Amino acid sequence: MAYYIKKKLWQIDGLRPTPEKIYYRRRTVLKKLGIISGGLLGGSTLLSGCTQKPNREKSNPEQPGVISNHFNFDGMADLYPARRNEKYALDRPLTDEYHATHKNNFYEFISRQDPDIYNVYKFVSDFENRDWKIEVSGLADNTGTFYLEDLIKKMGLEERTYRFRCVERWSMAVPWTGFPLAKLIKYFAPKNEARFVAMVSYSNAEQMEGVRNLTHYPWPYSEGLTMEEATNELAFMATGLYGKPIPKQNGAPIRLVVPWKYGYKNIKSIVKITFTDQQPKTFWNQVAPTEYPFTSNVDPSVPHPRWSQAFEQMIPDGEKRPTLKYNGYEKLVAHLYT
Ligand SMILES: Nc1nc2c(c(=O)[nH]1)N[C@H]1C(S)=C(S)[C@@H](COP(=O)(O)O)O[C@H]1N2
Ligand SMILES: [Mo]
Repeated sequence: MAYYIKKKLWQIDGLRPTPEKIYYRRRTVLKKLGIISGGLLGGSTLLSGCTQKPNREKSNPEQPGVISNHFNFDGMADLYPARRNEKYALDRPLTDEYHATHKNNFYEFISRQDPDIYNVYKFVSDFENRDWKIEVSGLADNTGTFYLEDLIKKMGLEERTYRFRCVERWSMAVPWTGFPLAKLIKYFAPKNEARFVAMVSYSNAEQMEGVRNLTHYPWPYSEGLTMEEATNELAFMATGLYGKPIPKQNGAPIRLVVPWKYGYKNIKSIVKITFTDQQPKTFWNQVAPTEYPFTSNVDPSVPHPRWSQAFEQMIPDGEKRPTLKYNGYEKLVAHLYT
């Protein structure tokens, strides 16, 4: 482990994914919790125990009406903030906006310029997400290419506060803005034979340093759900966060939110949706099949092969809480798995 911690990202680039991932994932919890500061790579005092709280950076729009680092269709920002749906109120305080938007997991933007892979916000400036289109294909009647702007206008927006749990144990609670995935699916009119929904992220080596450099990963990032999961009321397509269009680092301009599943199921920056009768391949399952199964529901009684899932640690201060089955959403989703 010490070996990997001392190596820089570009030095281990050619290795098999698993050791590299052990390195990243071990660091995830530490970094997310602020236990390691960005500059301490390779030091012997990795566990300082103190929480580093970075200075709050304010977005600084270059043009009036344009929110920097945020997805913003002309006129779309007027839709925010959307009315909160109180049905999904939480029993815990919301994570502060700074940490939810400045410590991110988004492998497409891992940069050689920064040993902290969670500093995604620094490397998204080339990410072009205006005039976003989604290609819909497969076993459905209403397929084709759709402008996101048109879909948002058709679906309408609401805000929901959800828990969020990464497989590496860090957790947060955030207000997403968006619309139910069930509503979107209904619009595409899937056929009866459709059993799964597959989703694919944008992938562009020119705009994304991670895609450019991490060539051994199975880009583009991909994920999937069963139709029953995808049409469950909790499954949500987020276009906003904290009452504003979603920042690029959180998956602009549209990402999936399935809060009863581990974070990696929550695919970002979606460009393709396919209805299929075959269980789709997923990114992390291809990298490490024994560690990242297709279903991946949050479950304290099923440890990850390399660590326990009995508790979670809330960002930014690492407060521990017991993991709840289905991340606390048992009443809404348990019936899908009986
Ligand atoms: N395309 C894409 N989607 C992704 C990821 C990624 O690397 N690429 N990381 C996943 C993981 S592991 C987590 S925990 C969440 C993190 O979301 P956040 O950065 O908004 O907290 O995004 C998920 N979606
Ligand atoms: Mo994650």
